[in-house]
Amino acid sequence: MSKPVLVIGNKNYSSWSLRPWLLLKHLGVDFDEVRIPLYVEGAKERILEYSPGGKVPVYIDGGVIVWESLAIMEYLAESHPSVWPAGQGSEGGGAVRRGRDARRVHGSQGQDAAQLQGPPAGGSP
Ligand SMILES: N[C@@H](CCC(=O)N[C@@H](CS)C(=O)NCC(=O)O)C(=O)O
Repeated sequence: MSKPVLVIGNKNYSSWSLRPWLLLKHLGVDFDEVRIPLYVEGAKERILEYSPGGKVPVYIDGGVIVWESLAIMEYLAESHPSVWPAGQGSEGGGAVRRGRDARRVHGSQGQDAAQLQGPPAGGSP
């Protein structure tokens, strides 16, 4: 099985990219890193090859593509519950609930049978 991939921008300019990068390192996840230099010709086109939102970071885990740094962190928290502070499990952390709004699951046919996940049950602002 192939490793998940985190696509990021320049490490010195894109603190958004560093959020999930740091968390992945902290969790010891074995992932590949694709770095796209920002603010140069062709950068946007390269980002769009990976990211439906046209921004980095984006995390690709098998058929799942997650963009938005907080959404990526919430996605990681689903398989690593220690991400949340003790006593503030994912069900209790109402402020950070973007993960299901910024995720695409590719169909097994390889076509873009993409399905945007709806907001979490109970809703959040
Ligand atoms: N809210 C987004 C912000 C992402 C963002 O603005 N990324 C910038 C780099 S820091 C980007 O991709 N810029 C390239 C562009 O817009 O073409 C997140 O948290 O991931």
